[in-house]
Amino acid sequence: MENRPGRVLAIHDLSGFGRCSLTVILPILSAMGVQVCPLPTAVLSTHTGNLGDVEMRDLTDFIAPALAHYERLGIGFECVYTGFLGGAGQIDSCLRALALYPKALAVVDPVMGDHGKAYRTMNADMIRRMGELVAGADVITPNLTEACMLLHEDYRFEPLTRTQAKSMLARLCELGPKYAVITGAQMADGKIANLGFDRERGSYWMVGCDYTPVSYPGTGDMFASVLVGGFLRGDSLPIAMARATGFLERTIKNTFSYSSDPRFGVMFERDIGLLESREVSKSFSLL
Ligand code: PXL
Repeated sequence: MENRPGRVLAIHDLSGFGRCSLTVILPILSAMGVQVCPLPTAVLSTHTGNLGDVEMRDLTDFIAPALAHYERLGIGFECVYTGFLGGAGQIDSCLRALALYPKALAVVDPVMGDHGKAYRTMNADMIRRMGELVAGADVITPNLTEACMLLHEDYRFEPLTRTQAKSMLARLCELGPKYAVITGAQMADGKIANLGFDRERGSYWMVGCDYTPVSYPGTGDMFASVLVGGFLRGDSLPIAMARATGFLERTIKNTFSYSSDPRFGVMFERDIGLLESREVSKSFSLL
């Protein structure tokens, strides 16, 4: 048996400025003792959120040959983790990656939009085909906008009741995954919460966090990365969710205290050392 840290194949974009996707996934998972092998889907000058004319190069042609190279090398991965994709054609490569490593934990972050709107790089075909990728996942981590897109529902601007949240989570798992996590849901009791469902155990979980009156890009990528690191360390779903929520709450509050430009992302660098610890600062409860 190979004795080494867990290894993740991370199929996401590389956005140079703005703290999202691979620029947060790499440091977070490394800090958690996990090896990350990035397979970039696109290279961008910045994320696509309100920073003007973004330079973007699509890397669809790169993904399949790079996967074939890893296959020739016989490299193993304990987790395949997909995120922002540059086009519908990349779904086939992601499905290929899931098929190549059937024992790996398949984590699909269906990055498609936020605040009730699709990202400008998305189109109807990509949204439809994201469902195929989700069907092959063990874990999915949509935000509320993406959860509504996957379920073909209109986005809810009003807070979620617990009954509505459970229904959404159960229907997301009916699409295929064992675990569904909805991030950043505004609950009817006034809390912001991350919500999870473990299909096999039939258990619903909730981790609440304080509201900060600003929205940063990349928080979904940060949350999912800490969740992945937790799973690879052997955390249960609620423990992994609590760890990820605690890290996000802390780094978001710290960033807010600097009054930095929100488009520049979460200033997580000063707190990254917290991820080395196995301690979980946040508590979780049944939904
Ligand atoms: O954090 C999600 C994300 C990833 N990649 C790119 C993005 C975004 C969100 O805006 O623009 C390029």
